[in-house]
Amino acid sequence: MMNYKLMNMKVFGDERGKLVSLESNKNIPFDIKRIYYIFDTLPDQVRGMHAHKNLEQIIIAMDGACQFVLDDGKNREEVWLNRPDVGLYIGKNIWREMRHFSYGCKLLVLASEYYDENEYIRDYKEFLNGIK
Ligand code: T46
Repeated sequence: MMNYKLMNMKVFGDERGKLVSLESNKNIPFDIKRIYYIFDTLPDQVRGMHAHKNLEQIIIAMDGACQFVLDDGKNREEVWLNRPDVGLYIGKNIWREMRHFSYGCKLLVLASEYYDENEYIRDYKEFLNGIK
């Protein structure tokens, strides 16, 4: 099994609307060290195209939709993110590509580590060599 999973978040809903709570080491399986968000995306643009040596993340489409391609060097799988109550957990050493963004798609990302460009693998051949 590839080191990613879709996680259904518990929704507290009533006549006023809905609420989801995210807590380190409870429904989020790591200490949250960083939060970032992606917005003003465009359908013809591709993001990602990298893997992480150490980082774990959970990505939630707060609004709109986009597709993730996930690749462990052996298999490639496609996952759509299109609900604010579903998180995509991506573990270490998974190549990701993000594409088919809807206009105005907003992604919220919870990360287990501070930003470190040295921890990215942005070359696909290097990624494949690293997991051999
Ligand atoms: C990932 C996917 C889902 C920072 O300075 N700090 C940060 O915390 C981040 C995430 C990025 N940046 C800078 C680095 C680049 O100059 O922001 C610029 C855009 O980052 P990048 O091209 O890596 O963005 P995406 O959308 O391709 O990838 C991002 C995350 O970097 C990555 O970890 O898994 O979202």
